[in-house]
Amino acid sequence: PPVKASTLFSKQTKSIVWGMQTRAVQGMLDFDYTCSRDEPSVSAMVYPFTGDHKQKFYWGHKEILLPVYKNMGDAMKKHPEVDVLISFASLRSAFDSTMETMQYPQIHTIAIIAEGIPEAQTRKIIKRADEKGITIIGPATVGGIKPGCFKIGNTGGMLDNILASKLYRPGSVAYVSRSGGMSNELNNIISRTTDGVYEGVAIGGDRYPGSIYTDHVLRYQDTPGVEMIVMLGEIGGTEEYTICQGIKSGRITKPVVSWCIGTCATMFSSEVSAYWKKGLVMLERELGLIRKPASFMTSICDERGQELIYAGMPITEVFKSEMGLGGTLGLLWFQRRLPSYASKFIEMCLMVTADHGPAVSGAHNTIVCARAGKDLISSLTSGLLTIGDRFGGALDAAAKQFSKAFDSGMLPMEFVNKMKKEGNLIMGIGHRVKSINNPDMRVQILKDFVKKNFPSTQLLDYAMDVEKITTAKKPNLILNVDGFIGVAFVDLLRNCGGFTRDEADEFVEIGALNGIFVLGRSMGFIGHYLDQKRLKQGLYRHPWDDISYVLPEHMSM
Ligand code: Q5B
Repeated sequence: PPVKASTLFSKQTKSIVWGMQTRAVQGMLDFDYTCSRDEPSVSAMVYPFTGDHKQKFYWGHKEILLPVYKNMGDAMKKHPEVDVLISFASLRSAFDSTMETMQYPQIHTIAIIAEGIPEAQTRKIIKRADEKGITIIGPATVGGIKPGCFKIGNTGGMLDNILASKLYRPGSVAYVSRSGGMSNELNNIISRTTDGVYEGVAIGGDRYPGSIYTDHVLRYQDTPGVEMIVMLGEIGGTEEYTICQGIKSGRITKPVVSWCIGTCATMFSSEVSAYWKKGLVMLERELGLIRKPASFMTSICDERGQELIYAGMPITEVFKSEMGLGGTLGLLWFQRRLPSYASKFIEMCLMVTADHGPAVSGAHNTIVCARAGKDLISSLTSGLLTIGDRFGGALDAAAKQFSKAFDSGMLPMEFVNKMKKEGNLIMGIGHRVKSINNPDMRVQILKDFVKKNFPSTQLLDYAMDVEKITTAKKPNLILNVDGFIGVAFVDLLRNCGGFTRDEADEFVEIGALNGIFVLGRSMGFIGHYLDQKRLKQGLYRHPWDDISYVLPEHMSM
């Protein structure tokens, strides 16, 4: 079987926390910050009961967002730097989630906090962990701590304990205990009587712990920074004898202090040392004063430094990489550096939607507004305000309707019939002037590109099958430019490799796709405004002969 890692944690260790344990995660981040780690030790959380989203935490005084994933696979893929999983799964879900975690070769340590996991399940977990070379800490434990480096969940208690026991910097004594509560006492005792804790692990109170005293004592023996080993044993166990054998045989040469029975109350005075009290007050003052929630948060752009940053990328690099307008939009709207075919596709969408003549609702409004003497912004927004379900704003709705039908396994014909039966129009289908006899070249251009460059066009293919059915009924019921961009964008978001399924769905949900039409057509509306001003067009008044006046006849009472 593969050899288990002898170093479980370092100052660079990154973890995933399973479960919505925001207090524990904040505790870990506070510990990291106090230890002067460069980055938080938690990369992400996994919680299967909500969709992918972000949770707000404090990194010192700054607010940061940590991603929460619904699927463990997505979290692992997005965070290849992670090698530790801390599981706060309940006793019912701990077995399945731990077995799933062990499928990912990047993970070498799993801490299981849950109590009451059936012994038969724990034994299966241990067997699989041994086969895979994974160290399990727990179940039924708070976990462990490596001062200056990493803290598992709630180990070590709150900041006052961390400071009191000097857990923000490593000492040279490593310990292993069963009980999490007693490991806190050990932190205290060791910090008072030696240069401090190097590492401490609580293996948990279950009959079959995932790792045993001997595993950790031998690890400590082989760890250069450890000068002395402390073991808090239990009456009735046999492992103490294994450790004795190890000492006798010369496998263990470092001094071992093992404590199996006794009382410890006299070790603690009720007075608090002036040293840590001062430190705690300082830290609380620093964090407490600055930790007021910011009035608003932003995650796409930071202009405060010397260089403007778009979604983490300095503006000089944005230009150097020649990602163009499509790539820049990718950074600001989707917070991703998109593959170049995706950036090109976005630019093409903006180009084809840039204008469609003066007769469409939006351009008409902009023109009328400009001719009423209004300024550019008023005229532009007057046009933009016409964008909606019927004109130019059907992209997101089309994306939703088609994906819902496709994902539920509905045949194209079933989808068309269902919509008809419910009296609903299919968003993204139909055009006032374009039809199969007068094809829309904009759609054709996009189709050629998408078919050639996208890794998958599943939803587009489905929409094209729907189009075959609707155009057989009426030639103008084509997949229009809104519908095409809507479904092709879903294919892009789902398959370009940059987004989880939840993230892809969320962009459609929050209306990102209509943004493409709005942005593209703004170019045209501004063009129409400038055109009207240049042509010195006067106030527009609609001719009477083009209005049908259909007032009710006057009836005398
Ligand atoms: N029927 C676009 O309607 C339009 C049907 C349908 C099932 C449908 C209509 C529609 C969905 C919304 C949509 C984006 C209003 C359009 C755009 C940008 C643009 C614009 C430009 C640019 C056209 C006739 C018969 C009726 C209807 C049935 C119609 N649509 N059935 N699903 N979607 N589509 N909007 O021609 O039995 O005779 O009563 O709302 O995708 O905005 O250039 O102009 O770049 O600026 O007025 O391209 O399709 O058709 O309403 O007279 O309907 O077809 O039920 O059946 P029309 P109607 P029946 S792209």
